[in-house]
Amino acid sequence: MPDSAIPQNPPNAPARASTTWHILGAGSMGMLWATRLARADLPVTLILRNDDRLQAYKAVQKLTLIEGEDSQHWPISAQTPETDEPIQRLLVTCKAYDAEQAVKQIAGRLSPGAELILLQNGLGSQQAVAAQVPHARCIFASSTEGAYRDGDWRVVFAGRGHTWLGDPRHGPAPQWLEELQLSGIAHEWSPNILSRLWRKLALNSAINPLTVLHDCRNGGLQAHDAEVNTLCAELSALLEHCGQAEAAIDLATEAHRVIQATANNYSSMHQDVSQGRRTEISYLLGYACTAARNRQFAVPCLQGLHQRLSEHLRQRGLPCN
Ligand code: NAD
Ligand code: KPL
Repeated sequence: MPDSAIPQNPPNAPARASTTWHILGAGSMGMLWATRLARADLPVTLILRNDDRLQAYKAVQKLTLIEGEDSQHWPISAQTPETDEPIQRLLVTCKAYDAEQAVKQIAGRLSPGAELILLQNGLGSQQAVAAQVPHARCIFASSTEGAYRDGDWRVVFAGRGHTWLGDPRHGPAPQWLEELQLSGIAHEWSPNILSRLWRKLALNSAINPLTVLHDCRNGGLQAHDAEVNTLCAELSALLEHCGQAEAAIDLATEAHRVIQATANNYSSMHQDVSQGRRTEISYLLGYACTAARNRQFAVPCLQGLHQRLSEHLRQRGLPCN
Protein backbone atom coordinates (compact mmCIF):
# COMPACT_ATOMS: atom_id res chain seq x y z
CA MET A 1 0.00 0.00 0.00
CA PRO A 2 1.50 3.37 -0.94
CA ASP A 3 2.42 5.85 1.75
CA SER A 4 -0.38 8.36 2.35
CA ALA A 5 -3.08 6.03 1.00
CA ILE A 6 -6.10 5.76 3.25
CA PRO A 7 -7.14 2.11 2.89
CA GLN A 8 -10.75 1.14 2.23
CA ASN A 9 -12.70 -1.76 3.74
CA PRO A 10 -10.80 -5.04 3.37
CA PRO A 11 -12.63 -8.07 1.97
CA ASN A 12 -12.42 -9.93 5.29
CA ALA A 13 -14.49 -7.38 7.22
CA PRO A 14 -16.97 -9.09 9.58
CA ALA A 15 -20.58 -9.09 8.35
CA ARG A 16 -22.28 -8.27 11.65
CA ALA A 17 -22.09 -4.97 13.49
CA SER A 18 -19.27 -5.01 15.98
CA THR A 19 -18.91 -3.38 19.38
CA THR A 20 -16.69 -0.29 19.31
CA TRP A 21 -13.17 -0.73 20.64
CA HIS A 22 -12.64 2.29 22.89
CA ILE A 23 -8.89 2.69 23.44
CA LEU A 24 -7.72 4.56 26.52
CA GLY A 25 -4.09 5.65 26.08
CA ALA A 26 -3.10 6.53 22.51
CA GLY A 27 0.60 5.78 22.98
CA SER A 28 2.70 3.07 21.33
CA MET A 29 0.54 0.05 22.20
CA GLY A 30 -2.75 1.94 21.92
CA MET A 31 -1.90 3.11 18.40
CA LEU A 32 -0.55 -0.32 17.43
CA TRP A 33 -3.86 -1.93 18.40
CA ALA A 34 -6.05 0.90 17.05
CA THR A 35 -4.50 0.86 13.57
CA ARG A 36 -4.64 -2.92 13.20
CA LEU A 37 -8.27 -3.07 14.38
CA ALA A 38 -9.15 -0.23 11.98
CA ARG A 39 -7.34 -2.08 9.19
CA ALA A 40 -9.80 -4.95 9.71
CA ASP A 41 -12.63 -2.41 9.39
CA LEU A 42 -13.60 -2.70 13.05
CA PRO A 43 -14.99 0.35 14.85
CA VAL A 44 -12.33 2.05 16.97
CA THR A 45 -12.41 5.24 19.06
CA LEU A 46 -9.44 6.75 20.86
CA ILE A 47 -9.98 8.32 24.27
CA LEU A 48 -7.41 11.11 24.54
CA ARG A 49 -6.25 12.74 27.77
CA ASN A 50 -7.99 16.09 27.39
CA ASP A 51 -9.29 18.68 24.96
CA ASP A 52 -5.76 19.94 24.12
CA ARG A 53 -4.79 16.47 22.91
CA LEU A 54 -8.07 16.14 21.02
CA GLN A 55 -7.47 19.46 19.22
CA ALA A 56 -3.90 18.37 18.38
CA TYR A 57 -5.25 15.11 16.95
CA LYS A 58 -7.96 16.90 14.98
CA ALA A 59 -5.23 18.80 13.15
CA VAL A 60 -4.08 15.50 11.59
CA GLN A 61 -7.15 13.28 12.19
CA LYS A 62 -5.26 10.05 11.49
CA LEU A 63 -2.79 7.60 13.01
CA THR A 64 0.19 6.33 11.06
CA LEU A 65 1.35 2.73 11.40
CA ILE A 66 4.91 2.08 10.20
CA GLU A 67 5.98 -1.48 9.50
CA GLY A 68 9.40 -1.73 7.86
CA GLU A 69 9.28 0.38 4.69
CA ASP A 70 5.50 0.50 4.70
CA SER A 71 3.51 3.30 6.24
CA GLN A 72 -0.30 3.42 6.39
CA HIS A 73 -2.67 6.11 7.62
CA TRP A 74 -5.87 5.34 9.47
CA PRO A 75 -8.52 8.02 10.09
CA ILE A 76 -9.67 6.88 13.53
CA SER A 77 -12.24 8.79 15.57
CA ALA A 78 -11.27 10.31 18.90
CA GLN A 79 -12.90 11.87 21.97
CA THR A 80 -12.06 13.01 25.51
CA PRO A 81 -12.84 11.08 28.72
CA GLU A 82 -15.75 13.51 29.36
CA THR A 83 -17.62 12.50 26.18
CA ASP A 84 -21.13 11.31 26.94
CA GLU A 85 -21.04 7.95 25.14
CA PRO A 86 -21.37 4.53 26.78
CA ILE A 87 -18.40 2.17 26.65
CA GLN A 88 -18.95 -1.56 26.25
CA ARG A 89 -15.39 -2.64 25.41
CA LEU A 90 -12.34 -0.74 26.65
CA LEU A 91 -8.73 -1.48 25.84
CA VAL A 92 -6.50 0.20 28.44
CA THR A 93 -3.06 0.97 27.05
CA CYS A 94 -1.77 3.54 29.55
CA LYS A 95 1.39 2.85 31.51
CA ALA A 96 0.84 0.83 34.69
CA TYR A 97 1.23 3.94 36.87
CA ASP A 98 -1.48 5.85 34.92
CA ALA A 99 -4.05 3.06 34.42
CA GLU A 100 -6.03 3.39 37.66
CA GLN A 101 -6.47 7.17 37.38
CA ALA A 102 -7.30 6.95 33.67
CA VAL A 103 -10.00 4.31 34.21
CA LYS A 104 -11.43 6.30 37.11
CA GLN A 105 -12.11 9.15 34.68
CA ILE A 106 -14.30 7.01 32.42
CA ALA A 107 -15.76 4.56 35.00
CA GLY A 108 -19.15 6.31 34.88
CA ARG A 109 -19.37 5.64 31.14
CA LEU A 110 -19.09 1.85 31.39
CA SER A 111 -22.22 -0.02 30.26
CA PRO A 112 -23.61 -2.91 32.32
CA GLY A 113 -21.52 -5.97 31.42
CA ALA A 114 -18.65 -3.87 30.04
CA GLU A 115 -15.33 -5.55 29.39
CA LEU A 116 -11.88 -4.04 29.99
CA ILE A 117 -8.71 -5.42 28.46
CA LEU A 118 -5.71 -4.37 30.54
CA LEU A 119 -2.45 -4.36 28.62
CA GLN A 120 -0.10 -3.18 31.38
CA ASN A 121 3.23 -4.80 32.08
CA GLY A 122 3.99 -6.15 35.55
CA LEU A 123 1.35 -6.65 38.23
CA GLY A 124 -0.55 -4.45 40.64
CA SER A 125 -2.16 -1.95 38.29
CA GLN A 126 -4.59 -4.55 36.91
CA GLN A 127 -5.85 -5.45 40.39
CA ALA A 128 -6.20 -1.74 41.27
CA VAL A 129 -8.25 -1.11 38.10
CA ALA A 130 -10.42 -4.21 38.64
CA ALA A 131 -11.21 -3.14 42.21
CA GLN A 132 -12.39 0.21 40.88
CA VAL A 133 -14.88 -1.28 38.38
CA PRO A 134 -16.28 -4.31 40.27
CA HIS A 135 -19.22 -4.73 37.88
CA ALA A 136 -17.10 -4.89 34.74
CA ARG A 137 -15.20 -7.91 33.46
CA CYS A 138 -11.45 -7.30 33.48
CA ILE A 139 -9.29 -9.32 31.12
CA PHE A 140 -5.56 -9.18 31.75
CA ALA A 141 -3.08 -9.27 28.86
CA SER A 142 0.65 -9.88 28.55
CA SER A 143 2.39 -8.91 25.33
CA THR A 144 5.79 -9.53 23.81
CA GLU A 145 5.09 -7.21 20.87
CA GLY A 146 7.31 -4.16 20.52
CA ALA A 147 6.29 -0.68 19.40
CA TYR A 148 7.50 2.89 19.79
CA ARG A 149 6.41 6.37 18.75
CA ASP A 150 8.55 8.19 16.20
CA GLY A 151 6.36 11.30 16.32
CA ASP A 152 2.94 12.48 17.41
CA TRP A 153 0.23 10.07 16.25
CA ARG A 154 2.84 7.77 14.62
CA VAL A 155 3.73 4.27 15.77
CA VAL A 156 6.51 1.97 14.59
CA PHE A 157 5.77 -1.75 14.88
CA ALA A 158 9.29 -2.69 15.95
CA GLY A 159 8.99 -6.27 17.11
CA ARG A 160 6.58 -9.02 16.21
CA GLY A 161 5.45 -10.94 19.23
CA HIS A 162 2.48 -12.51 20.86
CA THR A 163 -0.24 -11.40 23.26
CA TRP A 164 -1.72 -13.70 25.88
CA LEU A 165 -5.12 -12.76 27.27
CA GLY A 166 -6.93 -14.32 30.18
CA ASP A 167 -9.51 -13.89 32.89
CA PRO A 168 -8.07 -14.05 36.41
CA ARG A 169 -11.54 -15.23 37.54
CA HIS A 170 -11.36 -18.06 34.97
CA GLY A 171 -14.36 -16.99 32.87
CA PRO A 172 -14.73 -18.23 29.28
CA ALA A 173 -12.82 -16.85 26.29
CA PRO A 174 -14.71 -13.90 24.76
CA GLN A 175 -16.24 -14.03 21.27
CA TRP A 176 -14.29 -10.96 20.18
CA LEU A 177 -11.02 -12.90 20.02
CA GLU A 178 -12.04 -13.54 16.42
CA GLU A 179 -11.69 -9.79 15.83
CA LEU A 180 -8.05 -10.00 16.94
CA GLN A 181 -7.62 -12.83 14.45
CA LEU A 182 -9.11 -10.65 11.67
CA SER A 183 -6.80 -7.82 12.72
CA GLY A 184 -3.67 -9.96 12.50
CA ILE A 185 -2.96 -9.55 16.23
CA ALA A 186 -1.15 -12.76 17.21
CA HIS A 187 -2.78 -13.91 20.41
CA GLU A 188 -3.78 -16.82 22.58
CA TRP A 189 -6.32 -17.26 25.36
CA SER A 190 -4.45 -18.19 28.50
CA PRO A 191 -6.17 -20.29 31.18
CA ASN A 192 -3.66 -18.98 33.74
CA ILE A 193 -2.89 -15.38 32.85
CA LEU A 194 -1.58 -14.56 36.34
CA SER A 195 1.12 -17.19 35.92
CA ARG A 196 2.14 -15.59 32.59
CA LEU A 197 2.22 -12.12 34.14
CA TRP A 198 4.25 -13.34 37.13
CA ARG A 199 6.71 -15.09 34.81
CA LYS A 200 7.26 -11.93 32.73
CA LEU A 201 7.47 -9.84 35.90
CA ALA A 202 10.19 -12.17 37.22
CA LEU A 203 12.18 -12.04 33.97
CA ASN A 204 11.87 -8.27 33.75
CA SER A 205 12.92 -7.97 37.42
CA ALA A 206 16.00 -10.13 36.91
CA ILE A 207 17.11 -8.36 33.72
CA ASN A 208 15.87 -4.77 33.44
CA PRO A 209 17.18 -3.22 36.70
CA LEU A 210 20.64 -4.74 36.13
CA THR A 211 20.82 -3.27 32.63
CA VAL A 212 20.12 0.14 34.17
CA LEU A 213 22.64 -0.21 36.99
CA HIS A 214 25.37 -1.63 34.71
CA ASP A 215 24.32 0.77 31.93
CA CYS A 216 24.44 -1.96 29.30
CA ARG A 217 22.47 -3.70 26.58
CA ASN A 218 20.78 -6.96 27.61
CA GLY A 219 23.80 -8.87 26.25
CA GLY A 220 26.06 -6.98 28.67
CA LEU A 221 24.55 -9.09 31.46
CA GLN A 222 26.47 -12.08 30.12
CA ALA A 223 29.35 -10.63 32.17
CA HIS A 224 27.13 -10.73 35.30
CA ASP A 225 25.91 -14.34 35.23
CA ALA A 226 26.26 -14.89 38.95
CA GLU A 227 24.16 -11.82 39.80
CA VAL A 228 21.41 -12.92 37.38
CA ASN A 229 21.47 -16.45 38.85
CA THR A 230 21.18 -15.18 42.44
CA LEU A 231 18.21 -12.97 41.54
CA CYS A 232 16.51 -15.79 39.63
CA ALA A 233 16.96 -18.15 42.60
CA GLU A 234 15.27 -15.64 44.94
CA LEU A 235 12.53 -14.87 42.41
CA SER A 236 11.85 -18.61 41.89
CA ALA A 237 11.56 -19.19 45.64
CA LEU A 238 9.23 -16.18 45.93
CA LEU A 239 7.05 -17.38 43.04
CA GLU A 240 6.68 -20.79 44.68
CA HIS A 241 5.85 -19.14 47.99
CA CYS A 242 3.17 -17.05 46.25
CA GLY A 243 1.53 -20.17 44.76
CA GLN A 244 3.05 -19.53 41.32
CA ALA A 245 5.27 -22.62 41.07
CA GLU A 246 4.63 -23.00 37.33
CA ALA A 247 6.00 -19.50 36.67
CA ALA A 248 9.20 -20.45 38.51
CA ILE A 249 10.17 -23.42 36.35
CA ASP A 250 13.68 -23.00 34.89
CA LEU A 251 13.58 -19.24 35.44
CA ALA A 252 17.36 -18.76 35.33
CA THR A 253 17.67 -20.78 32.11
CA GLU A 254 14.94 -18.65 30.52
CA ALA A 255 16.55 -15.41 31.74
CA HIS A 256 19.87 -16.40 30.13
CA ARG A 257 18.03 -17.40 26.92
CA VAL A 258 16.30 -13.97 26.79
CA ILE A 259 19.60 -12.17 27.50
CA GLN A 260 21.21 -14.00 24.60
CA ALA A 261 18.26 -13.65 22.22
CA THR A 262 17.96 -9.90 22.88
CA ALA A 263 21.69 -9.25 23.40
CA ASN A 264 21.74 -6.19 21.12
CA ASN A 265 18.67 -4.54 22.62
CA TYR A 266 18.40 -2.10 25.47
CA SER A 267 15.74 -3.23 27.96
CA SER A 268 12.56 -1.15 28.17
CA MET A 269 13.63 0.13 31.60
CA HIS A 270 17.04 1.15 30.31
CA GLN A 271 15.34 3.05 27.47
CA ASP A 272 12.97 4.76 29.91
CA VAL A 273 15.83 5.89 32.19
CA SER A 274 18.10 7.03 29.39
CA GLN A 275 15.23 9.08 27.92
CA GLY A 276 14.36 10.59 31.32
CA ARG A 277 10.98 8.82 31.49
CA ARG A 278 9.33 7.37 34.56
CA THR A 279 9.80 3.58 34.84
CA GLU A 280 7.30 0.89 35.85
CA ILE A 281 9.57 -0.27 38.71
CA SER A 282 6.72 -0.39 41.27
CA TYR A 283 4.84 -2.89 39.12
CA LEU A 284 7.88 -5.13 38.50
CA LEU A 285 10.66 -5.36 41.09
CA GLY A 286 8.66 -3.22 43.56
CA TYR A 287 5.66 -5.56 43.30
CA ALA A 288 7.89 -8.60 43.94
CA CYS A 289 9.46 -6.95 47.02
CA THR A 290 6.04 -5.95 48.40
CA ALA A 291 4.67 -9.47 47.83
CA ALA A 292 7.67 -10.85 49.75
CA ARG A 293 7.27 -8.34 52.59
CA ASN A 294 3.53 -9.06 52.93
CA ARG A 295 4.37 -12.75 53.35
CA GLN A 296 7.40 -12.12 55.58
CA PHE A 297 9.48 -13.94 53.01
CA ALA A 298 13.13 -12.91 52.89
CA VAL A 299 14.43 -11.66 49.52
CA PRO A 300 17.63 -9.78 50.48
CA CYS A 301 19.10 -9.61 46.98
CA LEU A 302 15.86 -8.35 45.40
CA GLN A 303 15.47 -5.79 48.16
CA GLY A 304 19.09 -4.66 47.74
CA LEU A 305 18.53 -4.34 43.99
CA HIS A 306 15.35 -2.35 44.57
CA GLN A 307 17.19 0.05 46.88
CA ARG A 308 20.09 0.51 44.45
CA LEU A 309 17.71 1.12 41.55
CA SER A 310 15.56 3.54 43.56
CA GLU A 311 18.68 5.51 44.51
CA HIS A 312 19.85 5.53 40.89
CA LEU A 313 16.48 6.91 39.76
CA ARG A 314 16.40 9.50 42.56
CA GLN A 315 19.83 10.77 41.53
CA ARG A 316 18.49 11.31 38.01
CA GLY A 317 15.42 13.15 39.26
CA LEU A 318 13.11 10.29 38.25
CA PRO A 319 10.29 8.94 40.43
CA CYS A 320 11.17 5.69 42.21
CA ASN A 321 7.56 4.51 42.34
P1 NAD B 1 3.07 4.97 26.07
O1 NAD B 1 3.65 5.88 27.09
O2 NAD B 1 3.60 5.00 24.68
O3 NAD B 1 1.49 5.19 25.97
C1 NAD B 1 0.68 5.45 27.08
C2 NAD B 1 -0.34 6.50 26.66
O4 NAD B 1 -1.31 6.65 27.69
C3 NAD B 1 0.28 7.91 26.45
O5 NAD B 1 -0.09 8.38 25.17
C4 NAD B 1 -0.38 8.74 27.54
O6 NAD B 1 -0.58 10.10 27.16
C5 NAD B 1 -1.69 8.01 27.70
N1 NAD B 1 -2.39 8.33 28.95
C6 NAD B 1 -1.89 8.37 30.21
N2 NAD B 1 -2.86 8.74 31.08
C7 NAD B 1 -3.99 8.93 30.34
C8 NAD B 1 -5.31 9.34 30.66
N3 NAD B 1 -5.67 9.63 31.92
N4 NAD B 1 -6.23 9.42 29.68
C9 NAD B 1 -5.88 9.15 28.39
N5 NAD B 1 -4.62 8.76 28.02
C10 NAD B 1 -3.70 8.65 28.99
O7 NAD B 1 3.18 3.49 26.68
P2 NAD B 1 3.26 2.11 25.89
O8 NAD B 1 4.67 1.86 25.48
O9 NAD B 1 2.17 2.03 24.88
O10 NAD B 1 2.98 1.08 27.08
C11 NAD B 1 1.68 0.84 27.60
C12 NAD B 1 1.77 -0.42 28.46
O11 NAD B 1 2.07 -1.53 27.59
C13 NAD B 1 2.89 -0.37 29.50
O12 NAD B 1 2.49 -1.01 30.68
C14 NAD B 1 4.02 -1.15 28.83
O13 NAD B 1 4.91 -1.77 29.76
C15 NAD B 1 3.24 -2.21 28.06
N6 NAD B 1 3.97 -2.74 26.90
C16 NAD B 1 4.55 -1.88 26.01
C17 NAD B 1 5.23 -2.43 24.92
C18 NAD B 1 5.88 -1.53 23.88
O14 NAD B 1 6.64 -2.07 23.06
N7 NAD B 1 5.64 -0.26 23.85
C19 NAD B 1 5.30 -3.82 24.76
C20 NAD B 1 4.69 -4.65 25.69
C21 NAD B 1 4.01 -4.09 26.77
O1 KPL C 1 10.67 -7.48 28.17
C1 KPL C 1 11.80 -7.07 28.19
C2 KPL C 1 11.99 -5.63 28.43
O2 KPL C 1 12.98 -5.04 27.98
O3 KPL C 1 11.10 -5.03 29.08
C3 KPL C 1 12.95 -8.04 28.04
C4 KPL C 1 13.48 -8.01 26.64
C5 KPL C 1 12.43 -9.46 28.29
C6 KPL C 1 14.03 -7.80 29.02
O4 KPL C 1 13.57 -8.00 30.33
